[in-house]
Order: sequence, then structure tokens, then C-alpha cells
Amino acid sequence: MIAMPQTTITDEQMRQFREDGFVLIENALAPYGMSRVRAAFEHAQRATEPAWRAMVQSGVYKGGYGNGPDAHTMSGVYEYDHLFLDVAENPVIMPLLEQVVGPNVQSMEIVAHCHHGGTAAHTGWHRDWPPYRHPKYALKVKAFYFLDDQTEAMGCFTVVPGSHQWDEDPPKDRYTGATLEQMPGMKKMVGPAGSVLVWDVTLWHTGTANTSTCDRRLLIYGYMPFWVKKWESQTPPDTIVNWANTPLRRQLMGIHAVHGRASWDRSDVPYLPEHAELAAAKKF
Ligand SMILES: O=C(O)CCC(=O)C(=O)O
Repeated sequence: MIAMPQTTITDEQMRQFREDGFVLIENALAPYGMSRVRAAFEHAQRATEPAWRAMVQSGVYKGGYGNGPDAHTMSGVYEYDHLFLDVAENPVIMPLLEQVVGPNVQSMEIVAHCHHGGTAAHTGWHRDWPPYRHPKYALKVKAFYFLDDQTEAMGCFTVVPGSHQWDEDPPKDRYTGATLEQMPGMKKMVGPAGSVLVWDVTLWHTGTANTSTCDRRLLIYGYMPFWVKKWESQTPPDTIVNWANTPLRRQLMGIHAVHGRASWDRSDVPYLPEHAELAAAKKF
């Protein structure tokens, strides 16, 4: 295993993740400092705001995560600040991720997200894909970092605890629009600024209306096993390759696996010398 700072994941947290499909860890941004993280977010938001406003004006919404009049989705934010890449390997959640996704975990997406005060829900009840199951691992989890205290009025991310264990998807003809928040068993994910919510994407989930005057600001990270293709035919951008200066970072960025097979590795990015040795020592 790679040496890195450890955070102990308690049996209770693991039980909650397995049974409810999520776990909330407080003070998860402590390694970076809240003011530093907020400054990076605000910089990315300022830089992307004109294009977002033009998109909203055009009425043609693209970009996922409800990008449009009720939310501003910022992808590729690591081009504005490397901090967004640093947070992808947050030592506070790496041990949990290695347990729930597996030791060959990689980060799939990095998004900064603002769901503005006084706006409608930017999405409805869904799960990200069918309930693919593995006896040991979740195929995908997301980590949502709260940049501000999350109260129930702030358009909280909301789940039905335990629904990741169900075969059926949320109904499409009920609990939409005005009845969104009548979903039986739903729970709003509140918590103090700096917390991270790690959740299984097969949970039934939605955003809700932000009836407060405060913007709901999140950093969103998706994590999946290394064998899922992240870059496909695209060569990873230089910003990512240059940041990925350790074997673990290479794995996290979907370039070269530490714990997976050498045959899964990309050949369009040269190995780090120490990673070449790791790969050469593998059987496959
Ligand atoms: O922003 C939210 O509250 C909803 C997020 C969501 O639907 C997703 O991550 O798939």
C-alpha cells in the first residue's frame, strides 16, 4: 500500500454507508483550510460566471448537475486552481474510498457547484444509473463537500436512506414539482461547513428548492474503480499529468494503476520512474 496520512473509518461509519448508503464526515476540509477552499471556489465562479450567464440567457442548458437558471455547474475547475486536484486525494476520505470503491479507486469528475439562494430545485428524484451490485464494492460514489453550513432551507442534497439496496428506480410520475419533498422516507443532508458527504450514486436522490437567501456551494467529486475508462481516446491534459507526480496521483487521475493491472494503464503518458517499476513487477 502507498504511505499516506490515515483517517480511521469507524465500524459505525462503515455500517452506515452499507445500510443507509451515505456517511457524513465533519471537518473534512481541514487539511486545506476553509478560507483557501472558498477563495478557490470564488475565483472559479468569477471566471466562469459570464459564460454561465450567457448560457442561461440563450435558454440552451448544458453541463450537467442542473446547470441553468437554478444552478451554476463549473467543470474543469482545476484549470483555475490546483487545490481542486489536491482535494481529490484528501487523506480524510481516502481510507473510506479505498474500502467502499476498492484500492484501485480513481476520481471521475471534479465539479464546483452553486445552487443559488431563492431558486427552484435544479433536479428531480433519480439515481445515477441502475443498481449495479458487487458483493464488496460500490461501482460509484460521490463526495460532496459543503462550503457553507447546510440548513434544510438551502436546497439541500436529499436522499432516501437505504434505497441503494432497492431494485426499483424512483417513480417518474410522482414526487415531482410541488410534491418533490413529499417523497416518503426522504432525508435532507444538512451539516456544518467543511463536512463531506460520501454517498452511493444508486441512492434515490435529488436537489431541493433553495428558499434561503444564501447560495448552496458544493465541491463534487465522483470516484470509480480504475478499470472504468476515464479519458477514453483523449490524452489527459497537461495540468492533470503535471499534478499527478506520485503513483497514487497517477492512479487517481485514471492514468496508471497502482493496485490494478498494468494492462489497464495508458500508454500515451510516460510512467513516473517509480511507477514503471511497480508496473514491471506486476504479472498482468
Ligand atoms: O445538487 C444536488 O443536490 C443533486 C446532485 C445530483 O443529482 C447528482 O449528483 O446526481
